[in-house]
Amino acid sequence: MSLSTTVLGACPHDCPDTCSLLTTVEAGVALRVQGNPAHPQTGGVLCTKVSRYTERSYHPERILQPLRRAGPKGSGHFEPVGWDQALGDIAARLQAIATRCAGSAQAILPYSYAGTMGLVQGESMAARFFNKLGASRLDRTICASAAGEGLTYTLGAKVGMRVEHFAQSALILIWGSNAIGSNLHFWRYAQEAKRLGARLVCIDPRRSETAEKCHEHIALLPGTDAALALALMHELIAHDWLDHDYIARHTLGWALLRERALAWPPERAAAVCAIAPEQIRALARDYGSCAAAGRPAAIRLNYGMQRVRGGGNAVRAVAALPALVGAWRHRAGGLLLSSSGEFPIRHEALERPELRADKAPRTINMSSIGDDLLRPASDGFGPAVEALIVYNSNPVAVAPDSGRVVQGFARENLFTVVLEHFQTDTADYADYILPATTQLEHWDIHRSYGHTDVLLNRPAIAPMGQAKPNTQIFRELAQRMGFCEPCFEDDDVSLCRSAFGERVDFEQLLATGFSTLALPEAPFADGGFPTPSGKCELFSQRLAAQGLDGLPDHIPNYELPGSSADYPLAMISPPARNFLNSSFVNVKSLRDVGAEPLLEMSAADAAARGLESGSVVRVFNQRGDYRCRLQVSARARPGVVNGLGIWWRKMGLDGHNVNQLTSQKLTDLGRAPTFYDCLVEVESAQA
Ligand SMILES: Nc1nc2c(c(=O)[nH]1)N[C@H]1C(S)=C(S)[C@@H](COP(=O)(O)OP(=O)(O)OC[C@H]3O[C@@H](n4cnc5c(=O)[nH]c(N)nc54)[C@H](O)[C@@H]3O)O[C@H]1N2
Ligand SMILES: Nc1nc2c(c(=O)[nH]1)N[C@H]1C(S)=C(S)[C@@H](COP(=O)(O)OP(=O)(O)OC[C@H]3O[C@@H](n4cnc5c(=O)[nH]c(N)nc54)[C@H](O)[C@@H]3O)O[C@H]1N2
Ligand code: SF4
Ligand SMILES: [Mo]
Repeated sequence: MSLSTTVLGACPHDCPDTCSLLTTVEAGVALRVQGNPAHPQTGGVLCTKVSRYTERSYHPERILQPLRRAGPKGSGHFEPVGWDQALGDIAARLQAIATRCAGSAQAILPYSYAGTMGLVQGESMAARFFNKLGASRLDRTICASAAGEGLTYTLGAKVGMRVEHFAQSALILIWGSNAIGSNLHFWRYAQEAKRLGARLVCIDPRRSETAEKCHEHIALLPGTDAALALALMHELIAHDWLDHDYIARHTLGWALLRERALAWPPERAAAVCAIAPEQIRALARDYGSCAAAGRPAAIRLNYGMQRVRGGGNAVRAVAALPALVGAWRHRAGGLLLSSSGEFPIRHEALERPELRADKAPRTINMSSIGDDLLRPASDGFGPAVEALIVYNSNPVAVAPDSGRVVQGFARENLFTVVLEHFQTDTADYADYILPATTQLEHWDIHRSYGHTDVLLNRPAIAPMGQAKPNTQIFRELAQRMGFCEPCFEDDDVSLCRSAFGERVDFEQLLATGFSTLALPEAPFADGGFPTPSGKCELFSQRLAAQGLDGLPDHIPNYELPGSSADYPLAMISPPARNFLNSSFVNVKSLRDVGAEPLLEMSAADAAARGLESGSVVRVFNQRGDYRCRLQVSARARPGVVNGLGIWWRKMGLDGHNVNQLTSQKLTDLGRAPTFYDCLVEVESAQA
């Protein structure tokens, strides 16, 4: 009888909660993954998806050996090949591109995102490799950069309230967040606050799992949050629910913002948001009078509200609110969007930008990969992309305007390597698929964007089959390319150590799996914002200096509801609760929950089109079409349909997913995609 052991780990997924994991291992086999009860943020609880992590790691379709294309591009036909041959051929192909002439290595592009959030299996050895090569750099904008920039221009960094203090808030605005689906461990704190008498308000076009459990749900049209925030300011001014002392001492530009807000009476915003003016007045009263009474008013802002043209400005407008009412004075008041800026990560030590030496490669935006793969060489752009190395991402499924993305990946003269666990939509287009380890099989170190603990992940089992960690694949590629700097030999434990250096106690991480950053309880109670002025910058000189509006404003969507007779419905495509972006779509027990891609539509919109719940519909616009099952549902407000994401294209009804419809237009700040700024029409699939 073999003894079982438990191994401390960290959830690698792109989720603000970064849970501490306990994996039970017996005879070299991981039996189950559980939440670590000793980690307060995890509280012993995992979401449904990651409770199935062993099912994902031991999935019969795991890629466990290198594969080489054995059919036309995109056919998905591959043959096994040895590591030596695969790496040798890949290195030779990259070498030929890189040595052609000065700057030609820019024809090579890495494409990665947050398939794992680990700092080591993310951008460490991979970044070193591409830096040394002089490859094009990737602008990693696909998720959070509009909000990230908006927040940074206002508060100075991606910082804010500590999540645990929401448990003591008297009022919580859950703004652009389906916490029950995407931020479960925050929701636990919100529930605690609710039990203690807090009022919960959800601001979301969709009546999400979270919205239905709040006291109030404000179902505004997508892309109208700045109008709502400006009208709230209008009411704060009209009723003098302002903290004049805090404004005078710790903000910059209030006189200017005040003037702009006075142009937004509730009636004007209500017309833009398509909600009742009374809902805006009531929310302003809740927020203003709560703070004025010295009770903590908190905002959990999230990324759902910034996937539209004006997303950056909307975040600026919302992020101004806590300073106006002095909510930051209390540790349970203020705002949290992301805590990632709190972590003292030594990115230079991990990525080694000095390896670029005198090379100054261009940067390509991952959110416009569809267009960029199809661009010929030109003076402005540089060389056409000839080689693409994808890891930790599934762009064919997740990038906007997939019609164009697929066309780019299908180019016969594009050499594509995909490091993956599974044969995803993207892997289908690879010339080589290289088998990567999962979190159970490698070392890593993690920050969080929802709490302020560092977590260490130890391998629980040996790499499966011939799989290798991303780091090892890039180490071996570097060796074959003749990169002889000693940093290409650093092992994964050394990389974990170097991520924070002396700034985090590594021995404690080895012992307990996590370490909490020492941070002030109420970060801005006495101002001290990390902006150039040290104040909350309601007016941003830095934006004005770029010729942009220094004040936040409502910027209407590119695809404004009501502006097109052909496409009268606004479509948003937030995540389905049981998937993590496009990860887990191939885990059968999770797919069985919502066996097919769904479109939620209000009863009024369905009746107007003669559509029945359960029927297959065609959703379409000028960019393409997509078939899925209609669900007539109170979760959808009139005028807005919800196309829950992000299915693998090949598991959909017609080999497409919702991104067939989304556009490559970018946000006002941060060069991010506008997934939720998208007009469509829906008809019966029989039509
Ligand atoms: N279960 C699960 N959890 C996840 C993910 C997942 O795929 N599945 N994805 C992870 C990732 S990568 C991220 S970035 C986060 C995303 O999680 P969030 O940051 O919460 O963002 P979204 O899920 O995109 O959207 C949240 C809510 O915003 C609403 N929304 C859409 N448009 C607007 C708008 O214009 N205004 C307002 N106020 N609300 C709007 C949506 O209906 C949705 O309910 O979650 C992470 N966690
Ligand atoms: N329509 C629509 N589109 C969206 C969104 C939306 O809300 N609506 N959300 C957007 C957002 S917020 C985001 S963050 C992006 C997410 O887009 P991605 O970051 O591409 O996320 P995933 O779809 O989960 O794909 C990650 C892939 O990485 C692989 N992977 C995981 N760990 C490892 C590893 O250790 N090594 C290697 N080599 N591979 C690994 C997984 O198997 C998976 O296939 O999608 C965006 N796309
Ligand atoms: S996906 Fe999020 S909630 Fe689920 S285990 Fe991972 S960190 Fe925790
Ligand atoms: Mo994301």
